[in-house]
Amino acid sequence: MSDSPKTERTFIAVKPDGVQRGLVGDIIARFEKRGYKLVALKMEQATEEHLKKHYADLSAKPFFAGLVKFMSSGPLVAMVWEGLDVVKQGRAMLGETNPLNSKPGSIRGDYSIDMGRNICHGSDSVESAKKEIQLWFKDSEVSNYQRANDCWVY
Ligand code: FUP
Repeated sequence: MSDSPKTERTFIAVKPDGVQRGLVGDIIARFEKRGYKLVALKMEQATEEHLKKHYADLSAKPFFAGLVKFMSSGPLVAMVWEGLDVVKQGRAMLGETNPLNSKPGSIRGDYSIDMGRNICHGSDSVESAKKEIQLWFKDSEVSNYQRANDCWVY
């Protein structure tokens, strides 16, 4: 992988509530239609141990235990998306942490009302994206394929 801005990557997950509510296809479609490239995807029921690592920065928060329990309560869909400014744009596509502050048109603004059931996760910086991708995927699970329609996106 080159260091071109076009190969910036972010970790996006459809949380267990998003899977149960049948929103996986919609969320993938939004990123695909925007022009971003899917480079890794898997469904998994994460362990509490794994989620404690993922949310380590929040370990002192009062909602931490409930968050870890909820996130491990069913399968989630973990993905890596690639493209120009994908970390920042991915966050904009997700909406705010609290769905009530999320604009209609964003994923959370369209599909959720409760902060503890906000459908999706997205890395909040390029640095945390790198850490999260490493935590969720082996290098061999992330594809470096060339996409034929890139000349129509860039
Ligand atoms: P985000 O980056 O938008 O996922 O937000 P955070 O990393 O701050 O929080 C992670 C998850 O913790 C949120 F998606 C929902 C949950 N949360 C709460 O349940 N209560 C809070 O006050 C803040 C976050």
